Amino acid sequence: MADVERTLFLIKPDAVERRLVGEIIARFERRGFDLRGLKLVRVREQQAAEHYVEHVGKPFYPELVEFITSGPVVAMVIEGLGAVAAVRSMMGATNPLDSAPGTIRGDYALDLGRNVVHGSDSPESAAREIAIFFTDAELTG
Ligand code: IDP
Ligand code: MG
Repeated sequence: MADVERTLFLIKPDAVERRLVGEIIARFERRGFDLRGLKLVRVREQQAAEHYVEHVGKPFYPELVEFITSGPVVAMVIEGLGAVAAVRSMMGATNPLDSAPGTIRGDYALDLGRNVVHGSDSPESAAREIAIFFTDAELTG
């Protein structure tokens, strides 16, 4: 049996602008996950740098930070059995051209740099990333 896990999930500025927030959150609720944190935020440059620290120095890094700070983002903590891997599989592959239909990226995106959502890639990343976006007092549960 999988463990109950928490993962950090972001609905990126492109999806907020396209009014996809409700549809995306509904998928996780229907699947049976619980929301433990939820807010609309404008990501600050410093937060973006912490969040994407593994990508510092890559050619696409400046564009990545510029994009995630370009408009409001919905930040969520999703909790449930095997949440880290299950949320990643519901997101689809990083490049939307490789994302299976039925996944979030496979249904809503084409552009690698505008791929609609972020989800933590391991329980360790989840703990680190949740702390960038939420205080303990903001997480219910
Ligand atoms: P992930 O979001 O699926 O975890 P990561 O490899 O962690 O993918 O990359 C973070 C984000 O950086 C991706 O979601 C994507 O928007 C962007 N990205 C990744 N690789 C490239 C690239 O080669 N060119 C442009 N953008 C990229
Ligand atoms: Mg990643």
